[in-house]
Amino acid sequence: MKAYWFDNLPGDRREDHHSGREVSPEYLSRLGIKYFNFPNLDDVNAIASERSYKNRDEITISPKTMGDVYEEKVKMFFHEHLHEDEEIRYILDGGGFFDVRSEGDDWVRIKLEKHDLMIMPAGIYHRFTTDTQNYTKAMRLFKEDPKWTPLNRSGETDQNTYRQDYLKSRDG
Ligand code: KMT
Ligand code: NI
Repeated sequence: MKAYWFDNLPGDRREDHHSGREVSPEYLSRLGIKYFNFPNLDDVNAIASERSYKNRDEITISPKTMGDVYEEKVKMFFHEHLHEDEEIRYILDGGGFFDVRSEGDDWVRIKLEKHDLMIMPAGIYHRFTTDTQNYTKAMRLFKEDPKWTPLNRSGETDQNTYRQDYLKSRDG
């Protein structure tokens, strides 16, 4: 896991886009983001049972597994959105980037690699892309009643209860 400020320069979203400025673990924690590196699946299972994540699935995002819809899917994941539940992702193989919005509405880029597990709070605006490997194999964990439908950012999502609750907990 590496976190840094996105450079906002045009070009392929799969490139690093590293501005040269790192983001500290303390700042990620302020945004409500938790992360771990779990080489052993037992640790993933432990956190899942602690937090009552009863369901999971696996997704392989690559041209090989998705064929023609790959480009379309990745474009969709890169559309800024929020969820009404935590987003928990465990990288089984490959890697990718999650960009999350900072307090000042800038992008923080989080590079996830094999065995990284990240928990994003409900209501945080974010987007996802594969990196130049074009290969992300991830486990998606969710609670019983998954509310992980992406809600694309709009005036309406700004008013969403989960968004409002997130801002309250982030900004105090
Ligand atoms: C999301 O919500 O953006 C995703 O689930 C991305 C794919 S999982 C690595
Ligand atoms: Ni998402």
